[in-house]
Amino acid sequence: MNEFPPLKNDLILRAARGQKTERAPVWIMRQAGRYLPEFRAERLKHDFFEICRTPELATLITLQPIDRYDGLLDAAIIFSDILVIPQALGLSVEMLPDKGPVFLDPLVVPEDIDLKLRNKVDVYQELGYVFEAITMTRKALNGRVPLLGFIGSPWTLMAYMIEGGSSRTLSKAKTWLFKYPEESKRLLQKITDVGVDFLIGQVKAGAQMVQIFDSWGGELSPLDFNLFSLPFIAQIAKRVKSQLINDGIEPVPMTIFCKGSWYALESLSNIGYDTISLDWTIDPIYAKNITKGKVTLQGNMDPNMLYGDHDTIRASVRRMLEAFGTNERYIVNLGHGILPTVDPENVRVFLETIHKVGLELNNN
Ligand code: 1CP
Repeated sequence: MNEFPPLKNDLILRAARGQKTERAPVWIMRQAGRYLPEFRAERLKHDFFEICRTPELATLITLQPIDRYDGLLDAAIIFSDILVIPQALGLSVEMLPDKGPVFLDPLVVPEDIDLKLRNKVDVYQELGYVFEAITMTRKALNGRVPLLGFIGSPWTLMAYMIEGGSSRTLSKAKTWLFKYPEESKRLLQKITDVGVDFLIGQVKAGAQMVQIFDSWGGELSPLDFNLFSLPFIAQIAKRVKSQLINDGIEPVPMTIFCKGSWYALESLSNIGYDTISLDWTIDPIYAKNITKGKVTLQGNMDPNMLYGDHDTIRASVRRMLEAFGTNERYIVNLGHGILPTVDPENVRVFLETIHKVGLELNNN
């Protein structure tokens, strides 16, 4: 194992483990990205996946929001993308400006599972660059805040691998679920196996907490979510934790974010995750009642709220902190990724208010 500098701020890890915190920790989904001019400047010079594959560049960009909002963010998230798993499985993906991800040769029929995907994936060979970036970033952070790793959920990745990119209806991916349910499960299992190895490698490389993004979970009916997403998400938490323990490594806290899957909150609180990330359509009190303190809650301001004026942002943060509580089982975040055209100064107001109101509410 690597030797890393001692951690100076462990708020987020304590919150995830259910320990008391002096104030609620905060980070922002997609905090290293297009709303930052310093990120856009790097993107003019480099292709998206070139950045992901170059540890020095991934480290530089992961640190950009940490440096800009010095002392205001309580975690860094490694700069990468959920689509590196489909790449490791053998599919070619490009990131086109204004279009997002495009798969050159997506999966069309179930036979493609064997024709287009690698049978076995050695994550150290295919994704070793992510592990290197994590180790390098962890050292560069010098213990300022914990470093988060992540993967996409099996269902969300399956959706991209069949749709070939972003899609509004997910009709092609859903056709698989309804026409070829067994083959779909085979594909989901294949992605799960790579995801488990990849997360374990991330933790061994230095990730101190990890998040699974099921960005398209809410596109499924509750029944289909229970068939095609939940079992694989559950498997990931169980296998990652037990394998780390077997390897003599303390498991790190794990967060699950199923956007739109409000109906699954109770199930998600019972499958081994430490933290559930909520989108903005879920009422904090409802979420607390249904999860009964078994997990830490993360979220959930509407990302568009950052287009509001400063006082509106402050009022929204105060409401959110009052509802979730600030010193137990709560991590502040947005309900989804920050939007590319948000003013970075509004982000500063958001973060400063979280610190100020968090301490204030805790002292009352
Ligand atoms: O700070 C960070 O969070 C940086 C790391 C990061 C993460 C965690 C990036 C960089 N992407 C992701 C996760 C990710 N990627 C998700 C899950 C979170 C979510 O739902 O928002 C998803 C769905 C993707 C896929 C993806 N990558 C899209 C979405 C397309 C769609 O279908 O709507 C897009 C546009 C990307 C590109 C991307 N990934 C990350 C950045 C900074 C960008 C912009 C690319 C660019 O510069 O052109």
